[in-house]
Amino acid sequence: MPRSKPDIERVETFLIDLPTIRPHQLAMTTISRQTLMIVRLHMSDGVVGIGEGTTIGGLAYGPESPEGMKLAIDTYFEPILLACDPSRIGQTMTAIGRSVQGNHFAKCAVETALVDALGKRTGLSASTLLGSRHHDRLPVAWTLASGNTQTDIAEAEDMLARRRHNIFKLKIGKGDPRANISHVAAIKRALGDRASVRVDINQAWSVATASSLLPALADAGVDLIEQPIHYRHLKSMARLAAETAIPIMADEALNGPETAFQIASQDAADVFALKIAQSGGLFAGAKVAAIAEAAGIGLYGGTMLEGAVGTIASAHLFATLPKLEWGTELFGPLLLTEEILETPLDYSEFSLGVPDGPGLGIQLNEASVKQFRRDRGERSVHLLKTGS
Ligand code: MUC
Ligand code: MG
Repeated sequence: MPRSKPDIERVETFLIDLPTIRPHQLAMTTISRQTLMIVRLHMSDGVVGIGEGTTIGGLAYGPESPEGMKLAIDTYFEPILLACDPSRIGQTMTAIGRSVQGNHFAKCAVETALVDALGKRTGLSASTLLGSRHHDRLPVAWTLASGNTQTDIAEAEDMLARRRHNIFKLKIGKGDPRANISHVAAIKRALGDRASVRVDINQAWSVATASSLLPALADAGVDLIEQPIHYRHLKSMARLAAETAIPIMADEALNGPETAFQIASQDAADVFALKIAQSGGLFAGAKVAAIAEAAGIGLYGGTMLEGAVGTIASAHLFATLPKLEWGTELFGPLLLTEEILETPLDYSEFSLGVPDGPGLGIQLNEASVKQFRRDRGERSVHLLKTGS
C-alpha cells in the first residue's frame, strides 16, 4: 500500500568551520574557531529539515565532537531515519534511542531537523510544535572571555553602548583562583549597576577552593555562579548552594531529565543552564524545564556556542517557557566572523527575535555553506572524478 506520509530519502551531514571574532578563553580550552555539524533530512515531498550539533573545542568540553556526530549519524542513525515516519518525531527518536546510547548532541541535531521539517510541512513554527510561545524576543547575555580584564571591560562597554547586551557572563577557572576574583571584581566595578555580571567556572575549582572563594564572588557583586566544581560532585554542589548567598547554577551536571531529577532531588542547584544538546534534544530539554519548574529551580537558556541553526532551535524551545527568569545566552552566531543565513538573526535591544516562519524559520545561505564546508576540496575532486 502506498504511504500517504513522506519518507526521508537522503540524510546529508557535513561540517562547517568558522573562525571566531577573537580567541574565546574557557577554563578547559581556548577556541578560535567553531565547527558546526549540520544535518539535512531530504524528504520525498521536497521538504528539507535542518539541524545542528556543535561542541566547544572538539572533545575538550564533553564526550562528543562534531566529527563523531557526523560519523554516528551517517553510520547508525541513517538506516533508522530512512525507515521511519518522519512526522512521528517521538517514535523516531525512541527507535534511535534503542540503537544509540548517549550521543545527546547528535540526537538533538537530528530531532531538530525532524521538527524543522514537520514545521515546514504544516506551516507551524518549531515553538508552536513545542507547545506554543510565551515570548517573541529573548534577553541575550554576552560572554566576556578574551583572557584580559581591560579588553573585557572595553568589550562590555561597546555592547552596552550598542544596546546589544547588558548581561555578561565571565569565563573564569583558568589560572590562579584569586586572580580570577580580582578580574571579576574589576569588571563589576567598571560596569556597576548598568549590567548583570555572572561567572562560569566550568568545573575548574576544587570543592575547598569553591567553598572559600564563592563568598568573595558574591561580595564582588556577581549575580550567579555557574558550575564551580566537577559535575559529578552533586553532594558538594548542594553544600555550596546551601552556604552561598547568591544562586548556584548547574551546567555540565545537567545532561537530560534523569540528571535534572537527581540535581533537583538533592538540592544541588538553584538554577539550571538548560541546553538542548546536552539535554538530548528539544523534547528532552522541555522535560528538564518541567522538572525545574516543579522543583522551584530557576531557568537560564544556555548555549554550546552553536551557530545560527542550533541557536534558533534553542530559542524556539526557550520561547515556550513561561518563566525564564535568568534570560538566555544565545549569542553563538555573534561570536563567528561569517554569516551563514539568508537573513541574519535579529539581535537588538539586548535581545534576540524568535523567527515565526514555518519550522525554525531560517534559511541557510548556500554560497556560505559551500565556502566553509570542510569537505569543499574533496567534493570538487569527487565531482570532477564522477564527471570524467
Ligand atoms: C558553557 O559552559 O556555558 C556558554 C557560553 C560560553 O562562552 O561558553 C558556553 C559554554
Ligand atoms: Mg557553562
